[in-house]
Amino acid sequence: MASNNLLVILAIVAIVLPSVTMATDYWVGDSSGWTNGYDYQAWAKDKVFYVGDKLVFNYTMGNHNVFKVNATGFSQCIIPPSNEALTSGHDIIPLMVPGKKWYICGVGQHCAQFGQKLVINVEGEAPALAPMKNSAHGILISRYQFFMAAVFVVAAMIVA
Ligand SMILES: *[C@@H]1O[C@H](CO)[C@@H](O)[C@H](O)[C@H]1NC(C)=O
Ligand SMILES: *[C@@H]1O[C@H](CO)[C@@H](O)[C@H](O)[C@H]1NC(C)=O
Ligand SMILES: [Cu+2]
Repeated sequence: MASNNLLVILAIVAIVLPSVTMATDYWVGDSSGWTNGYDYQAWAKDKVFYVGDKLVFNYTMGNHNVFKVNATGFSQCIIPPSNEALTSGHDIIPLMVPGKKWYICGVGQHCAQFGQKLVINVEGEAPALAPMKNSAHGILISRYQFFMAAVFVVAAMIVA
């Protein structure tokens, strides 16, 4: 009986969790934050962004800001009107829509001269079906498979 209940719980977890916990908060630039002279394309290169994930732009308020721009604004560092800027120093951008997203800093020449710009591609497919690069083993598995494998290992340890 106890293990039947566990299976029911696991089934519920398996259905509900993918849409809830798989979202990732990405700190742009990791511990370097949002700043000058950092290679944000290198930072983004090995990451796969999904709808539901969030970008966190962390910087000292006043030193930088964040503008969402289009491809032209990105490549030519065209700064939009200042009322479109995010300026909190801890700007959290939920990735709601699939496709390419472009972000630049609008302070001084940070975009044009110091490379403070980020372009990412947001994948729309559900995390349950999306591949995750397992760099440790160089194989492709889904995030969801990976998570469920972990759940079942823990469950097996509890039952045993
Ligand atoms: C966020 O940015 C501030 C200002 O640069 C820095 O002091 C702080 O350590 C950053 N936080 C993290 C978690 O990187
Ligand atoms: C890109 O944004 C600029 C404003 O920064 C605007 O003038 C231009 O029309 C936009 N281009 C496209 C293709 O949407
Ligand atoms: Cu800046």
